[in-house]
Amino acid sequence: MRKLLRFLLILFLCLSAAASAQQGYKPSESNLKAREHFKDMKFGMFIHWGIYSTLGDGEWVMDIKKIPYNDYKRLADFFNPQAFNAKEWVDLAKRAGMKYITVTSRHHDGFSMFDTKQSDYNIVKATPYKKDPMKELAEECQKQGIELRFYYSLLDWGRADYAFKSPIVNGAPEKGDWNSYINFMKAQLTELITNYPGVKGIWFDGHWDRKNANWHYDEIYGLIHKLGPDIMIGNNHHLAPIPGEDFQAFEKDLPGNNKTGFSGDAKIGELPLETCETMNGSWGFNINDRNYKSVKELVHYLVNAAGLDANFLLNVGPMPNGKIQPEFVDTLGKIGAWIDKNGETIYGTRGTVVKAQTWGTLTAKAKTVYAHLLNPVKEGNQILIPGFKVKPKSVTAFNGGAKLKYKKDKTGLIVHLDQLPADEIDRIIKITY
Ligand code: H79
Repeated sequence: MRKLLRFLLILFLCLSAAASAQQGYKPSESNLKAREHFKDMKFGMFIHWGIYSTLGDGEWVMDIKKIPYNDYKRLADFFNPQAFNAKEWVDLAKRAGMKYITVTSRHHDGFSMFDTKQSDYNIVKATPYKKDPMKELAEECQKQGIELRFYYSLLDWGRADYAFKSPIVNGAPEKGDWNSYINFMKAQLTELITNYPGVKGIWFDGHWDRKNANWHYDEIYGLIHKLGPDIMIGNNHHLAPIPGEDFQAFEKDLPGNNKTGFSGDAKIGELPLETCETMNGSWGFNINDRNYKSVKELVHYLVNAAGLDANFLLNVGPMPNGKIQPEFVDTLGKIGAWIDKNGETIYGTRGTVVKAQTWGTLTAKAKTVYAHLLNPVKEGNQILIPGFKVKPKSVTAFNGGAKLKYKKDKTGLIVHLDQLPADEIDRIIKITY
């Protein structure tokens, strides 16, 4: 009985999201091309930066510390990132091997980090900085051939028309002015797409705050695709993709996993996949979070994502002065050094040729398969690649090119590892056929 109720609830939630979707959406040729390019890129930089950064306690600080909105707004007065330099951020992303940047244009606190006519609560009007860092970032990205995408929060903790915590009646908040809020978002999204050169994607978040609201995705997605048919829309709603979306986002979970507890309803669809993760435990700058993930952990995340055909969007939370903390810079540099050597086995590959094995995972492109040994090998000094049907032309160590002994039988391809060099992070076998 409980199972049935749960099923009906999930069905209802999916249907209510789908009801406002961009029904009948057919992606343009340029959009389909953008999706393939997106899959080729594999690795991007997520940036969480806002006036919350001044408190060094993450982007949820207003909610968690119960700071009244009107007091929180004062943070704008202290936000003056004199050391911000778009070139440094883009240089760092490039050095790390990242091919695109997704940056918070506006988070749940409702503060716009870009020049907007729709609200004075923005970086140009409300801070002593008075400049638009998103403009600089967009221009620098274009200059350096890095794609730019905007994170955009659907949830707003402060606006009266959003009316945070108001009960939802007939798809709209009882107390707020839902039409006004939807129109506000449409106007801001129009600005983000038309005022910044080369924007390639919009990353929505916050849907889960109002699962039974009518988000007017038909209008919002329709508008975005009208302004830029190749712009890729993703939405971190924790559901299967709904019509109008161009990629599927996962948060802190590889597709198919549900460690966070909110990926449970996110059935993997047909769209390009992307999963995001933090370098410590925080998205926004957190001065007390020293829980840094190692280079090895993060490279494994990248490789495992690639093995599942998913991109990896790795987050940094710049400090309020505009600098990225040295611990992140150091780790990203080391990831970049790894990619310099091994990028061939990641970029442009497609995963899911064979599902992940106890020893690691596989990526593939153009008659080449890369087996990534991420974990110790359990039995004998050999691995089995199950279901490998074709006859290999060559089986070699990716690093150094030593020939490896192999045997094909009806279970698959068995590769002997005697000649495969040891490696702390990833021992890669290159198989051509
Ligand atoms: O932008 C980042 C997060 O702020 C946003 N999505 C990523 C990309 C996000 N918002 N909410 N969630 C993710 C999930 C909700 C987590 C919560 Fe909590 C648990 C909210 C309150 C309790 C984590 C822990 C955030 C605050 C405390």
